[in-house]
Amino acid sequence: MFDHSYIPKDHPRYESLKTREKMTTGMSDHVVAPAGLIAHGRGEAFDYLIGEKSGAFADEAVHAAACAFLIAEHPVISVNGNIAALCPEDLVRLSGETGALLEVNLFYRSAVREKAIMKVLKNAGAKHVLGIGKNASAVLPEVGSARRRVDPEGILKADMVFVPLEDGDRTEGLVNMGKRVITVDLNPLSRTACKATVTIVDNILRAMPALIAKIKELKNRDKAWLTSEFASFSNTAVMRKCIGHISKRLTETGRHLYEE
Ligand code: PTJ
Repeated sequence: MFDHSYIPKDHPRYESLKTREKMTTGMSDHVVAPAGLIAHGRGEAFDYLIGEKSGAFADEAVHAAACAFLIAEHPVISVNGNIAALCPEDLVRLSGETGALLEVNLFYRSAVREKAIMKVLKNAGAKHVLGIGKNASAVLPEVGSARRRVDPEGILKADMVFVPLEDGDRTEGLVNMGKRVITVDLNPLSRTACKATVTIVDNILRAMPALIAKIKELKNRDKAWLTSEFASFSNTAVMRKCIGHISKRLTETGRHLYEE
């Protein structure tokens, strides 16, 4: 749709511009919803605030998330348009490392988008994708949006759901249903970030490789150890550290940039 060859490699924000290209191409291919571009922009703004680097608060959450994946009986990875456009290979890798099932679950659901996202996942190596068409036959009464439509083999019976780049209401609904919810969200003030069991405040492009590496590292630990590590995690404490980091950074960077 657009010619992106004009993005010069030495542009200071080359990586960021290439990522935007994935999003705009994803929108042309019906993978990303138009509102997904706006959500991405919000993520970019918060990435500036955290310094475009993974903080210690993200490392702690990644550790707990890896434990949660490894102790779950029926983990499910919920896939929306944004994450499918940004890192389909990592989603398939994460599923392969943990046995978690991949389920397409959309806020702006349409048959065209479901199929487009399934195609992206299959091209990245996924063997089986839940939540497509008639397979999304179950309903979560706790959720108001189209995200309430889920696969009986997936999110409905999951004990742990990974919901990166999520929009809020569903996290609360899933937690109220007694499920563990792991999210990745650059906005620590979002409802998802506040309500999730584990919130990784980081860019999904950094968080996914870190999570996969941590799962590989912890894979051979016994269940008792993983359970006790998970139990010692406090999302509230980690989120406080994250907000503290942003406040400090804003004060210090602001002083440095605009010194009198
Ligand atoms: O594909 P659909 O139909 O399911 O729709 C997906 C969107 C993303 C449009 C929908 O879920 C939505 O509107 O989400 P929100 O409410 O904008 O929330 C998305 C959150 O993801 C925001 O808090 C952003 O800060 C965050 N975010 C965006 N990009 C990234 C991110 N977090 C981590 N890494 C990113 N790259």
